[in-house]
Amino acid sequence: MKVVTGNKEYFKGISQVKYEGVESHNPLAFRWYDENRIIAGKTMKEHLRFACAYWHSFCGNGADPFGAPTHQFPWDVNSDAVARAKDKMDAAFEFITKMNLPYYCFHDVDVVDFTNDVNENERRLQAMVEYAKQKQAESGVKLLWGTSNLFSNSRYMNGAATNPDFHVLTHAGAQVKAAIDATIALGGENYVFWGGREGYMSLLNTDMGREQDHLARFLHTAKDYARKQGFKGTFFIEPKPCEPTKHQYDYDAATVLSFLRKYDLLNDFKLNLEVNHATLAGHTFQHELQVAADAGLLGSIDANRGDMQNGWDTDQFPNDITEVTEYMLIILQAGGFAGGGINFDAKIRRNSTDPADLFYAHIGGMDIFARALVTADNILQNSDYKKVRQERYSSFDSGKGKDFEAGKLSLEDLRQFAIDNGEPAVISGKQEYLENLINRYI
Ligand code: XUL
Ligand code: CO
Repeated sequence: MKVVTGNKEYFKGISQVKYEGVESHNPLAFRWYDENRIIAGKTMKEHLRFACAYWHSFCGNGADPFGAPTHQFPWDVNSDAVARAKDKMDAAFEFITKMNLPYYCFHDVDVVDFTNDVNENERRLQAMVEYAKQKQAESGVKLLWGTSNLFSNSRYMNGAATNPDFHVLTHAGAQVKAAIDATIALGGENYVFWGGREGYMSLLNTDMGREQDHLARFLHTAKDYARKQGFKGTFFIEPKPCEPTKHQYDYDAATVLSFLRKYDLLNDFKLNLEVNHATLAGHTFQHELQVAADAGLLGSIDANRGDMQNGWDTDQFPNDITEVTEYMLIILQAGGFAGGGINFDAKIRRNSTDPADLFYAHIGGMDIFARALVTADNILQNSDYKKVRQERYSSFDSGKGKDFEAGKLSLEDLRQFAIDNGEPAVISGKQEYLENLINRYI
């Protein structure tokens, strides 16, 4: 990939990050991510489909509820909104191409600041779409997904598509229309809905059933519009249980699956799962991946991690090889992502203030997934992992067990089998054996 800079170089002194192998001690090199290396018949680049999240990397300034911004962005100074947005896009594409990231993702308001004037917002976004088209053409970087921020503006304090006020919902509609237009114009491969404020703070003032009907109607309306405009990609719902609302309707993968089924959205929508959202829902990320994979809905992931001691969305970069290997085992067995990829929805810490920190963060994240991909493939090809799992269920592979699976046995038949065969043998679940097996291959 060619490094693409604007008039100014923002990450001076850092050249394109290259693969150097596990012996390398260069902190600005990949030790595992070798984009053309073939694993299970596909290149690493094709398996992993890494994307940079515009919002964290180029908008998140390190501010937290207790303190002012700590990240000073040299691209964020021009007084004209569109000129400032172009500077930011120059910085973004410089970073993305120096990191060799094949994709990026954005919300409408990440790309350019919005006002409260629908027409002006559309004008700004369209100007930026033209600019992004040039940047994409120059670099070969592609848009994994676009989305619309329907949670930051104060008008959305009671929700967007689930707002009790229809007037607010129409503003969400206007915003989604413009973001879908932008995504299509840029060849975006998918479109995401994360319902940040689609939920409630108190049931006392909330008609939950009616709000969920509205959310489904809104999604149908957006999907119909996009299809009419020729959008061929997939829509993703990104589950999260809470934060900023007390309760978010897209709670977790299983909840969204039943919502999509109830409202007849399964043909067009899949899931974009996020690690820290899974842990907030009281699940492992592996659990969420497996729920989605079993339903054929594993669309894409937002890679990050939470903090063991904190109960909120800390969005740190992934760094745990055991966990990520377990993710890749599920992803590989599911046949990869349905249209999506791995978006780093993660941010460097408030006190990570060197320009190089953004590079270290992404290098670490890409390397951990690449290493996990190699390890998981090795486990699947060369260990007895699959065999041990299959053998646990072997009593269903023949005889009465097989008949049961085929729906051929009655409750009386089950009773008779129990009497005929007496007490079952004690069979180990071999959990520690499998845990050690994963570590043996890392
Ligand atoms: C928030 C979150 C969002 C979505 C896109 O927790 O994950 O950034 O990924 O709106
Ligand atoms: Co996310």
